[in-house]
Amino acid sequence: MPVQRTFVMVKPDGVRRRLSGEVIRRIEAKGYEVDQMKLFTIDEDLATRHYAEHTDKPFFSELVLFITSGPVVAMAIRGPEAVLGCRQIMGATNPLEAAPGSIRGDFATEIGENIVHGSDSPESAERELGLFFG
Ligand code: IDP
Ligand code: MG
Repeated sequence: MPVQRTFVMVKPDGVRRRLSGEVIRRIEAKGYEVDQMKLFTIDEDLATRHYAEHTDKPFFSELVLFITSGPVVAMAIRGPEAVLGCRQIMGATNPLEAAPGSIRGDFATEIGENIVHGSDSPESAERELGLFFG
């Protein structure tokens, strides 16, 4: 299986709820490696570029306000099939559809506050890692 690097981020709700360690623990326990990591607050420009695909969605302004509302833990994660593997650890976007045992399934109730972000493809991973760590 190809070794990949993917972008994972504990969102402001996850940091506020002291779940950063839990997110990292699950990723490491699976067998992935934290390659780079930083705690910082995203500004509006970076938020807009990170969520560029959602510009036209009705929830976009809410999304930008939320993701800039406090510090995040941004990480580059490395390992076999890390992109898909991290998405599985996170669970479905809507916490009500996320399987128990996944981060969103275990810790979240609302789609707008779903604890973590993870790149959805190798191409997204490269773009997002460039934005946050380039
Ligand atoms: P993902 O985070 O699972 O990749 P995306 O569809 O890329 O999901 O959406 C980005 C983020 O935008 C989601 O994680 C979620 O927090 C938020 N979001 C997605 N759909 C909605 C919605 O219908 N209402 C409010 N927020 C949403
Ligand atoms: Mg996405």
